[in-house]
Amino acid sequence: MYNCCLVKFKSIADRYGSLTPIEGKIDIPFEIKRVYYITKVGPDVTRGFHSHRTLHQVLICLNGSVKIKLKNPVSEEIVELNDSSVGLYIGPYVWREMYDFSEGSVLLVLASDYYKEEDYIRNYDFYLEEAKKRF
Ligand code: T46
Repeated sequence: MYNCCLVKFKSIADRYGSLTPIEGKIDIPFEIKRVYYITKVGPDVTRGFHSHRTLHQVLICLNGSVKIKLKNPVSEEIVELNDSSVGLYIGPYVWREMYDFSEGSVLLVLASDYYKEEDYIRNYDFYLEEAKKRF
């Protein structure tokens, strides 16, 4: 799908457990400027409902599972994240909604830039208006 893809990370597993390294510009296509994580989301909660204009991000579900609905003006896809060695890359102008967070789930996000509210498009009609120019 436009500006989205799954990224598989190499995990180093041995009898002591498993370690997954992620290096900016090597394992993911941007330098990491910000990290945040989402926890304690209730069972009927949906988050997101926005797109970014310039931000690149990789979402990794470190524990449990979460579904991500991805939309653009011409298509829609649902991805389930339930493996901490798999990330979902989401680039600019992709509408996202995160839901069905399992109990105890931890969603880690690696971002290409600092938090800037002006980079968000939080109204779906405004999103369609801006995004349509790209399709
Ligand atoms: C995204 C999805 C996957 C900050 O102050 N700093 C931050 O770095 C972030 C990400 C958020 N905030 C504040 C802004 C809001 O007052 O935290 C509050 C919750 O943010 P928001 O409603 O945007 O959260 P989500 O879960 O809807 O979206 C977040 C990211 O904002 C967004 O970039 O792609 O996770």
